[in-house]
Amino acid sequence: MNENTNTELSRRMMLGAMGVGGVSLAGMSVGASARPMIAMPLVGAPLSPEQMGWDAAKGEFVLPALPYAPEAMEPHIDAETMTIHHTKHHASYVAGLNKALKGLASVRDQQAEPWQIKYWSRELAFNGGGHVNHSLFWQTIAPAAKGGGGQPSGGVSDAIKADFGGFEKFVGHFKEAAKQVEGSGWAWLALHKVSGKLLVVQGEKQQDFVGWGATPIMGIDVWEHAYYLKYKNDRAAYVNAFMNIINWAKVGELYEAVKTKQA
Ligand code: MN3
Repeated sequence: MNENTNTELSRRMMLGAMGVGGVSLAGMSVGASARPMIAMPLVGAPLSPEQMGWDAAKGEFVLPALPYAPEAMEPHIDAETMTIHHTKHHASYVAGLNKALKGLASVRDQQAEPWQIKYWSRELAFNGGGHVNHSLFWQTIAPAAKGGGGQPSGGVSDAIKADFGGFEKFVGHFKEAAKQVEGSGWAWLALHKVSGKLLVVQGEKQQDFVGWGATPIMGIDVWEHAYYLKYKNDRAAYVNAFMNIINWAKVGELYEAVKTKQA
């Protein structure tokens, strides 16, 4: 994995999370099956190892706890949706990610056929993308009356004004991007490494069609599992409601962290 490789944003984050060793999995080599799966987790990711559920003792990811009660986002996101989303959907991506890492390790250790690399790499991209996306998603929302909604301040606010022409223009752009995602996917606010500018990008599934070289600092999950119980087919209503629970203080923190790291 190198800077010229056209990988999608989530996968870049995931691989970055693994120490930029990417699918070569830092710490692993042929015949090194007794060594830890991942020697340097989470370098380059905007979340801490704890927020990513990295368990150093186990050498694998575990489902990170929600930083609030499942009913905390009511009425914008209902408790049942939050619970299923976290304990079923996100949990399955964590399990799939760990399985993909083990699969790749077994190929490298010559315990499995080389053709499996393609399969496990796709599994890694999908499940790793899912895990990164959801870990970030939980961190960047907050209850409406307790840190959620409103407008950003500080550096991220200045950047939004400079790069989108104002907060309202950003909101319009972001909401449209979310509404227009074809099928299952995400809309992101991301910081683009080369230009230093904020971008709104769409992601399909967990990992496809997103901004290369851009690190997401906030995103909305528009898979139906994120809203269907409450909003049915009205994705637009969910997207509108989501604006009430964006944790701009946290997004501002991530913006500064990513910007500093990128400098
Ligand atoms: Mn989801």
